[in-house]
Amino acid sequence: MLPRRRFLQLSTLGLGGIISSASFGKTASLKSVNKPIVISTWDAGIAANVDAWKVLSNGGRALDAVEKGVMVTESSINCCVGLGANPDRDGIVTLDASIMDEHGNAGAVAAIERIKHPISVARKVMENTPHVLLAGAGAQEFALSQGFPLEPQELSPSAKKAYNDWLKKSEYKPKINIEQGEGGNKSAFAPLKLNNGDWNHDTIGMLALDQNGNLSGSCTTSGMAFKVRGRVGDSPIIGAGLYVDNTYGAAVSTGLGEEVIKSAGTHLVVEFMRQGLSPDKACKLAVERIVSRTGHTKAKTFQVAFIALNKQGQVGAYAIQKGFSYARQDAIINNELIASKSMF
Ligand code: SD4
Repeated sequence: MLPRRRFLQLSTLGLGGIISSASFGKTASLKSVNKPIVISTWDAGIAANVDAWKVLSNGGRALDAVEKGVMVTESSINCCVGLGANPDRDGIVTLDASIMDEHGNAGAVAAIERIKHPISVARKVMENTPHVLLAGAGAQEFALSQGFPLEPQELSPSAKKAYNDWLKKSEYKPKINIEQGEGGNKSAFAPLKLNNGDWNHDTIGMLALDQNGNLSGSCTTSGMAFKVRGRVGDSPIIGAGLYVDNTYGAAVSTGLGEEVIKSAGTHLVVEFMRQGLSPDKACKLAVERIVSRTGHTKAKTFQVAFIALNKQGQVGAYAIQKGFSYARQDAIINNELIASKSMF
């Protein structure tokens, strides 16, 4: 027998929710809300969710949860988030991040260098300036003015190795997602396992609904490995990499940022939820919109994935390619990795 509380949640969410967060019609039919809840992209989401959950399970604000959560990833050495990540093709690590709160406020930084926690700078942009997005040297200057320390300009040992390997050919064919590669080792840019044995991952995007029923979201990344200097992806672009509408839902993306920007991807996902679609269906339709523009042949060569969370605490995800997963923590699922459905 299931405990009564758990049974109520299951019947509210539908049993499909456990296995695949499957859609079950219009959100309006839900009577109670599944909260708090946090979801985040890729394997690294598991560690990030732990810190986010500390905030949420103590009745804290979703905004604090999504900031604290992704700071874990920014602090770890990995391919794709934070100062330990792979550099651009000139050998410099440049970071993008964005954050949105329950009031629709937004803050972001693009191509910021030598700052350990771009997500916190993004929050300061949101809270302490009349602006949404600061970029490059100006973003760094702002961070210093807010008391963030300037970190050394150096590559982590794994990024140095990856960069030196890349320099041998200097091919401008950046790979975005690990599942795009072939064989066990996937891609030289983003090995499946790092030297220290940790699982590799990509950009982290996180969405949370707190005990008060408020939604927030965050996204932080080093973008595309060995990118052209100055290239900015979707992650710091509000409506592309991240969008939160506290009335309906929130979405965050990972994958080839250029394609997400061109479709205003996460805004599209949230608009579909506003029309009454489940998060799962909304993510699927947004992916299909991208593929309808690029065509199937091109779409087979890149990854885009969305995760979404609506105001009722329902979850959805959809990707172009197989292999995308997200981590979910709430009263129903205890911080597990869930495989996303995909087009191919
Ligand atoms: C970008 N969307 O800079 C990011 C990278 C990413 O999975 O998410 N990779 O385009």
